[in-house]
Amino acid sequence: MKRKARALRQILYSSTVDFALEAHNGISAKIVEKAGFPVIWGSGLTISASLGHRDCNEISWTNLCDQIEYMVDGTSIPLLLDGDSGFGNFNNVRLLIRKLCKYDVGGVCLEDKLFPKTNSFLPYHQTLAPIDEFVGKIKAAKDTQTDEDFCVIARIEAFIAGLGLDEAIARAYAYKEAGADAIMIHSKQSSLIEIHQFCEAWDHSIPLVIAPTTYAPSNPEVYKKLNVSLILWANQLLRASIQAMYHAAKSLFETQTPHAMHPTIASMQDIFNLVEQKELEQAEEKYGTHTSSPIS
Ligand code: SPV
Ligand code: MG
Repeated sequence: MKRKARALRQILYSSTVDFALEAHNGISAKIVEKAGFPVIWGSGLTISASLGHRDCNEISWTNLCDQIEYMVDGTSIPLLLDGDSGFGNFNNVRLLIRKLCKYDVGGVCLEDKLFPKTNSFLPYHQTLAPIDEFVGKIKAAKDTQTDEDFCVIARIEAFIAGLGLDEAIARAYAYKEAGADAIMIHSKQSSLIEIHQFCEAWDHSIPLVIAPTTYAPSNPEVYKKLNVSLILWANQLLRASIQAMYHAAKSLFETQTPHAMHPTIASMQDIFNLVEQKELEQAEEKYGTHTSSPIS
């Protein structure tokens, strides 16, 4: 049993509504933890984008695992990985799960689209995997995990594919039956309408996860009424940093001095703090030869 998977399981199964924030590399994962979030969402969209790639399985699952390793090693809260559609068939899912358990990842979210997947917000036709094929992937994931607390979340894309409530509910029960630890229901509506319908029709026998990118209500009390367990802020940190980087790059290019931007950017000390430079100084005192100790 590993601590991080156990923590994620407890969060999913607790009676409170909890929030996870997206991270896409080591430093953003540290920021998510420092801000107070109990879970990191390892977003496929933002990890791909941060590497300059599209959210269409352009980066390999081993590229993804390299990023994840930095994120997990640098933080103490659980990471829930966006495992897309599993990077192939049930066998690819097994390889992925084996690696994630080795890396102390808390859980994976697998979606019932085909490989290669396409981001749910793109205006393309989305094809879902047949139910039995996706059920096989969930079973393969559950049978492969080497940590009993590792969480496999089955993500339903029926609304995204325009297939409606009945299809979404049928899939939810099939995935629960296959052993999923939680269901994620996704929607790209601008209101909560589909999520509402699903929450009314579903028996909530396992926890429910949502990612309200387009339909977030202004009052978070709504989530409690919907009986949702975990909310994923799936992309906001990368979006914030893209905006900040554009501003900074433009300002430097136009003014040829960093003075104007100084009040709006992190200090050098902020960077040292995030990577815990102090800890190395203390270790140097204990184990080193004092070659990198502070001058004073
Ligand atoms: C991601 O963050 O990669 C997701 C969530 O899958 S979304 O982009 O909202 O579909
Ligand atoms: Mg994704």
